[in-house]
Amino acid sequence: MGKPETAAITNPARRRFLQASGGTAVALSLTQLSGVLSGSYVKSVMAAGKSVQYGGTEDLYRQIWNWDKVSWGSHTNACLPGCCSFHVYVKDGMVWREEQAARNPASNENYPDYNPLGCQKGCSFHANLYGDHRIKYPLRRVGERGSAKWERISWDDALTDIASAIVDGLEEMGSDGFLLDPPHEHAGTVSWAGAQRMNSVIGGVLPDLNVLIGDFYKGIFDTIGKMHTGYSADNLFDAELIFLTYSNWSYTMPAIYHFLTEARYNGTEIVSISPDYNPTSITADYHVPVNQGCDAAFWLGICQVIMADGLVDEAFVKEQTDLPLLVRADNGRYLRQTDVDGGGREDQLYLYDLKAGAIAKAPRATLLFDGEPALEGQFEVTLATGEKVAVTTVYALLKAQINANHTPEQVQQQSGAHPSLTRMLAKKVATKRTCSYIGFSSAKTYHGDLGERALMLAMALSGNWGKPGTGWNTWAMPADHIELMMVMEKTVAEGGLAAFAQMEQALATKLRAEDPEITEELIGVALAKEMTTAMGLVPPAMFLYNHCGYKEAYDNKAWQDPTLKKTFGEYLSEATEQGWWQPHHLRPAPGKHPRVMMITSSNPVRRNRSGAQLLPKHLFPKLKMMFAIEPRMSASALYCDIILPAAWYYEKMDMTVSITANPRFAFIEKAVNPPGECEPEWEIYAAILKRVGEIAAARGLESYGDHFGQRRVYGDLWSRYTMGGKVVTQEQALTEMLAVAEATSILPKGTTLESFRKAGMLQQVSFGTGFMKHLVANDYSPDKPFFSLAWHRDKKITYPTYSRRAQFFLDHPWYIEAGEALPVHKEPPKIGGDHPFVITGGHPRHSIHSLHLNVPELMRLHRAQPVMHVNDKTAARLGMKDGEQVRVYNDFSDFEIMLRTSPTVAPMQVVVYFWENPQFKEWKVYDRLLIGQPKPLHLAGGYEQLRYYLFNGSPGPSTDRGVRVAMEKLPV
Ligand code: MD1
Repeated sequence: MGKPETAAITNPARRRFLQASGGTAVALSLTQLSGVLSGSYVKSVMAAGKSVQYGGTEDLYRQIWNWDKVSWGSHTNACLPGCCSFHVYVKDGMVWREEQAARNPASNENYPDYNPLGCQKGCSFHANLYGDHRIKYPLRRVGERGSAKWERISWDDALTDIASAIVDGLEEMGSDGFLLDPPHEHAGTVSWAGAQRMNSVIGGVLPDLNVLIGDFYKGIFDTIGKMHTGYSADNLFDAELIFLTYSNWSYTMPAIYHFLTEARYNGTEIVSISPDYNPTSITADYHVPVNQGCDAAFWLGICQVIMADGLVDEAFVKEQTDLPLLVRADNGRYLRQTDVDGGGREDQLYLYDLKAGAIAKAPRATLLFDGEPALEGQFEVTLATGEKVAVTTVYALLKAQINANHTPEQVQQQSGAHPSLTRMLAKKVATKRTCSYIGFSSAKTYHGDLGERALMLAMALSGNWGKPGTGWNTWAMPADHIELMMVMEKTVAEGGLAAFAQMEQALATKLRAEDPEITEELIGVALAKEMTTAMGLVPPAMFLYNHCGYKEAYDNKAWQDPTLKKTFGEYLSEATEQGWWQPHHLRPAPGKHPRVMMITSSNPVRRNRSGAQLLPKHLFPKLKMMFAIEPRMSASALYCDIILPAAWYYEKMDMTVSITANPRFAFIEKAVNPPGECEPEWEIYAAILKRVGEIAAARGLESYGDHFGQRRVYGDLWSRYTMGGKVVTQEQALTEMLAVAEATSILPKGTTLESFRKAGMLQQVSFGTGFMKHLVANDYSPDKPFFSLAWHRDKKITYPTYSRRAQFFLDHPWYIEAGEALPVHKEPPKIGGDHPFVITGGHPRHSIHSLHLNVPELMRLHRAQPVMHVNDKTAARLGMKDGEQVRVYNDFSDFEIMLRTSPTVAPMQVVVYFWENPQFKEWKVYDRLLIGQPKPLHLAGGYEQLRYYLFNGSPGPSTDRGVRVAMEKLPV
């Protein structure tokens, strides 16, 4: 460790900025500054212009190990599993190198440890800090939007321009005039909370991040009423059979891939399901080569064999699922109390009790039932009207449907999986502890929900959840400390949490009065819905449809499932008339426009499918001001009116977000000063709000109207954001966040900023006191692997679904009409037109999202330019060669790209991993033709689990896997 840094305040721009944000002298004295790096200094060092004197290569080598100091670091760039703790080596005020701190113990001596944890992206991150792409000063556009002509301006001018536009927007449109493009956690936990806090305080509109990016697993949500489940990586060590589907761990999970390998020492077998023989399939025991988007058929074939061979875990399905519930033969819907008693609850459903020889109410408060439910059979029931109707079970219906349509031989036609493979794997699923990893591509597939429902049916029939070595992942994270920081009015010390708890208690009392059998989890759902509305969150597909030019594509019936007879717009109108979607879900109302858009920690022009084509044409002209808070020039920042320079990792204090695979939190120190006039985002948001108050006051404006008809006082915005001026700086925000984490039992008692800094890494203590613990439904213990849903299995707690069970029969009228009441296989629609190839994608090996695409060390490992992987024989058939440029097109758009041929790609498939817009000719990024067509069925509501709250529910506008394309050779 090297010499300590002095705390002199030498940067007048920083001093002025802190005054603007309302930061205090205390914050200044805590700032570690050792000189501001100029671009030219960095360049000369990188170009070796300032190299140390050395006499030989040995001396140069020794200099590499000579540091001024070593700090804790990590990266919050929304990767999985994340939370890798790094040592960051600093010399002369620059980060020169980083390496994994390797401080990740095993849960106990029976499991592998997580070390070293950290991938090539993390190990080369520092290259991002220094380069021409770095934004160092506030910039104002001087040319047309997107023309890349800028002038450097002061923070003062930038804040005034932005705040004036915000005030104009709020005056013109009320709070709907402010739009926050949904930030991801790239900018850090503190910023993530801060941006959404800022939006909550303003009352602006925030399209839902998780649904927008295509990370919402609709099929899982439909089945168990929740999506956030997961397991720690070492749970794989307890599995005997692991399915990797829609995923490519060797690219996307390099840091924990070793758990798969280690599990194989136990005799565990790995199955990779993928249309291509992908880089992960290569090391699997079995590869299931499914047709793209047809996984449901494969899983239904598995279910057929399990049922036909009598391998069903009957005790599990009778207790945990809706399979024994009764369905009327006459109308094809559940038998309900309203049918039997002529009144009572519509969602009180029935079983047939073999012990009593009569129908019995399926308990709603518990999964325990002291009779013996029938799984199959035909029964007669007398309704309140005196009419007699035949009823049967969901299981019987399912079995008949699956036997008729999904024998392994039929499945071969539907999905491509050979019958012998289906039969062999079905027997393994039924007899082994089976764990699945459903990659995020499932959530990005039009009928991915059907695949998820069918997979879960196979897991239900074999009893494969809620016990060690089982389950499936999505993602779950202890998040009380982040979410509460978005909405708390006061600090923890001032009773901020108590006020929130009181609100929660009042809601629980009201809901219990309405339904004495309501579970704590369902109360959590109701609270989440209220928070979601208060935070201004809106389902993204409707926002894109109404405001961003997606109407034409979404309403194109040729690009929809043909069983859905109406257009997206028609379904939306009907759903709105039914009251399933309220005005607060559809903000801003059609015809009303957002006026100011803030982009922070997101890149909508790259991230939104076809965003590069539609946003500049349809959304941006409506905006009087769009500004980005960015550490580097991104495709979206290039369109902005103003760019504010953000401090990046290692330049600000922060902590990571823990996702279940690695249940730890890493501390991020401020190892170096940011270059130029970069500032941490929390403070930037504060500065903007302070200036909004000042400008409104100068104009004599007191308040504006929010979406809910309330007046919001301009002069209160900064004070509300900073909790009365107590949480202004990044350090204060992190300190407060830790106080929430400690109070909600996410972090150990006694955790402070200092203790965290000393430890560098902290193990999660629990999933907190809030909603997340119900979602994962298991006790977390640091010395054991974690898996979800045990509370349902062990404590018999019901699921947050309409039937209160894991539900495979959705008797919603729209689902019945679409033929999707039970899990089925459907052919994917030809989105993009009738073209011969399906395009798939995935996250790349050498970058996390768009962040590392221009890191020189990593570019040396690939072609450093966009490529599309194509089957070698297909290419030869078309007269195309590896390395040639091709034009890829469909009915919506086109792009040009280099071909990379490989026998591992399926003949009908082409694969493009992530690339960013400026890497393409004329910035015609590949995303342009992906559209992201949402499935209109997912507009259905009015049925417990068909609902929307933060990160969950509503149609996904990112279903890009399987879009149809064609390609042609370009003239050389
Ligand atoms: P996002 O990342 O957040 O805009 O997009 C998220 C996305 O990558 C994700 S999570 C998914 S699942 C999705 N996947 C996906 C796919 O599989 N295929 C296709 N075709 N599209 C897909 N799209 C989404 P991106 O593009 O990396 O941009 C993040 C921006 O954040 C900036 N940034 C920071 N900003 C601030 N203020 N502070 C920071 O510390 C910071 N770090 C990064 C970054 O520069 C970039 O512009």
